[in-house]
Amino acid sequence: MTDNVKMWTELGMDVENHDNLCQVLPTAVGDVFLSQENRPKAMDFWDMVISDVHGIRPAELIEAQKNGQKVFGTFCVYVPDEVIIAANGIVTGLCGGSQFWVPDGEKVLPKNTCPLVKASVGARLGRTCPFFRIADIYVGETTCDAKKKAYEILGEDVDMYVMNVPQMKRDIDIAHWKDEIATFSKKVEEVTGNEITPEKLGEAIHILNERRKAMARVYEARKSKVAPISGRDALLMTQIAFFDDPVRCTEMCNRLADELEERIENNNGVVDPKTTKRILITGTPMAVPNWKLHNIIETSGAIVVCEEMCTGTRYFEHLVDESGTTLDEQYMNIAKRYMKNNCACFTPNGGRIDDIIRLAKEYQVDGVIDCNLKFCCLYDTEKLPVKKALNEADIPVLDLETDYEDSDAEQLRTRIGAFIEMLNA
Ligand code: BJ8
Repeated sequence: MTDNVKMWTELGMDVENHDNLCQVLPTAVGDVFLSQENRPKAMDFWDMVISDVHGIRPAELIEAQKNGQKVFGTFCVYVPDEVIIAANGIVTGLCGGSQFWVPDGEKVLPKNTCPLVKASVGARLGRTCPFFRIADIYVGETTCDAKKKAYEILGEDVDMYVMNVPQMKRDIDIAHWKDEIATFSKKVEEVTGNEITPEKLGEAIHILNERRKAMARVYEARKSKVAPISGRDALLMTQIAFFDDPVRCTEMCNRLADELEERIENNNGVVDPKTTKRILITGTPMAVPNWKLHNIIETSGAIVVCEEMCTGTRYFEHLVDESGTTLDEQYMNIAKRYMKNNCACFTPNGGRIDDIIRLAKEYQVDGVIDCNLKFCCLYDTEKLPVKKALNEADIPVLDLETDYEDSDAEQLRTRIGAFIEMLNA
């Protein structure tokens, strides 16, 4: 028995079914990532992580649990990691990005639920993802209806805590969110057995700000017309950040950014900037191993240079003010930073439109692809104002809807190909 199989068995996983996922993943990694030419050398770290995604990090988490640390599984970028880290807890993302998990989710959820939610529930109930087995507690949030109802189902199977995220951003909502973070910190103290002090919280805020800055450096390099990294590789870096140790993640992102900056100086890009159109993607998040859209775009003559989504700019933009010296001030500073995120669950959500226009200019894009996961009515509904604003700014836009299945890949390829041809004309 290999070490991984032993670990998965001890975690109570359905190892036989999990094997089916293990068989397809290496081919996908080979096709999407390893087949690219002239990749940054620093991607070797992420290649290693993704090639054993259910082995390396899960083993680290189990080791940490043996040393008394608790693992918190999260589903959304509104959950303030700072509080968990301040109590010596560990955060791991739990969003499901594969069709493999969807059928198990459909056993308990309506079919017309978004695939991200179905896959997340399926990964737990089907016992086919080690991260879902390892987490001591799940932390959900009241963002969209699908997630809220899914958390009720998950709560029957696992310890579940749900944060009440406001749906508006008035001063009273931010004050409420601050109180919600303070209440959450009590739960985190109870789970970990560790007290959160201003010093510990200050350190955690700093650690996560450093990660944000390192990721922002990589994205900054993507603004260059040299295009030193593909969208696929940048997406992989961001996806893995949700699982990785934050200090190591910072180190690796900075290492990658160093190389990208050098590449820009040497005019060493991954595509020919004269013939390759630059695309910004906006919409619903892309959880591991959802690389479908990036792969189609980048094998159709364009490059993705920015993602206005939670697996993109929303994950690292805006720092938490580090000047707070009391827990009260720090919770307020954290609340303010997280409320700068512009998820479609908020009303009104004009900030997202402003972000898209701003990013389209900063990243010098030729066009925008606005893509939502099927049955996500929040992002689907925002397509209209997004399109209107982009039309007014004279930025071409293509709107798409997809899920985790491969069945629409050819249709997407045709529509994306026609869009790129139109940009070229
Ligand atoms: S902050 S985008 S991570 S909620 S795609 S589950 S919204 S039905 S993922 Fe999200 Fe937080 Fe918002 Fe970001 Fe619902 Fe839509 Fe599905 Fe979504």
